[in-house]
Amino acid sequence: MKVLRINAPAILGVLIVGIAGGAARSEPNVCSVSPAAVGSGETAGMAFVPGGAFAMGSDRRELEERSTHLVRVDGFWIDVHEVTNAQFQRFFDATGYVTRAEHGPDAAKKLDEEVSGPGSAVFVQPKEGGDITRWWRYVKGANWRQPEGPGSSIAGRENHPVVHIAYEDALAFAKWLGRELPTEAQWEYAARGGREDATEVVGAFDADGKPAANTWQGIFPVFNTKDDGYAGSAPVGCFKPNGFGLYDMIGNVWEWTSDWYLAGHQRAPATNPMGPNLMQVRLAPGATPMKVIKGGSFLCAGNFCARYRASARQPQEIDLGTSHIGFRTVLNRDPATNQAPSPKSSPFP
Ligand SMILES: [Ca+2]
Ligand SMILES: [Ca+2]
Repeated sequence: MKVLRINAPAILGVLIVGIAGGAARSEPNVCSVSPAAVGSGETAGMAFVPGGAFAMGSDRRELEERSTHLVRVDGFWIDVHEVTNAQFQRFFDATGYVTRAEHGPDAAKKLDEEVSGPGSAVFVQPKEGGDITRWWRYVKGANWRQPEGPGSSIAGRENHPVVHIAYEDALAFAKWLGRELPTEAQWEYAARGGREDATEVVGAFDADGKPAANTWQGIFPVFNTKDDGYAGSAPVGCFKPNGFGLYDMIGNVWEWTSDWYLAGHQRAPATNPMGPNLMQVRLAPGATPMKVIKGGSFLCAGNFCARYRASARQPQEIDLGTSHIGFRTVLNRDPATNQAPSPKSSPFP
């Protein structure tokens, strides 16, 4: 196990966000219905989110969430759960797909020797705080099937969200099913669950202040009270679904979106926005471009991260998954007609 030492942009994306960790074997492997049991056919495991309009972003939270602006999205199907280890195993069994963490970083990328081989970033809880490199480690051999590195496995964690998934891996899985990854607008709209006030709702806790999602209670990174029952990831569907019937949009693992990351939003109203194009993302020489990830993870605490809200967002290097980033897929057409679903009336009159 080597101390994670990567370039500044990588540290920004990975270290702020946090990382891996697994659940103890004594924790349940199934909470809600199995993802495979939800529906059938092309929309198996998915729920339909009716089209509508909403106020995307927030003017009252983090700078990168500004500015609030009106967005309309057409209806779409989205996975009820985060994609699980069992689902990714089926993808591997059918295709033999090898993930970025198993390949290792792009050979053209200049990296320290410690992060040059196949592996991924793993969160290791330190005894005391200090520099963020004390709790993020680049573990050679860490990948989706051995999340903490050699010697670990996903046995008993079949219904936990798959992690150590780079953007290209998530996209490959989605394409295998004839689907796509959600845009940030789709994800944020879905995460609000039809609630107009969701920008300001701290989605990780209920009205009584009790955990309503898998985050970190206590003081990150040294003290985790586990009031929600989980130190690491939880099986999908252990917490109440939102108004669209979607589980774990907030917390458990961060989720990839297809939007390139720029701090802040455009003010202009938009319909089905897809984020900035890559030319608009000003990259430092040699830097890896970053996509938007959403929802926060089991490492988000009130004193660190705290981005367990629908409008919150983080940048993430596209070639680095880490142990607390997963994804879910969308279907942008009606499987019966093969056409885009008709927009329904806005839930916000
Ligand atoms: Ca937790
Ligand atoms: Ca999540």
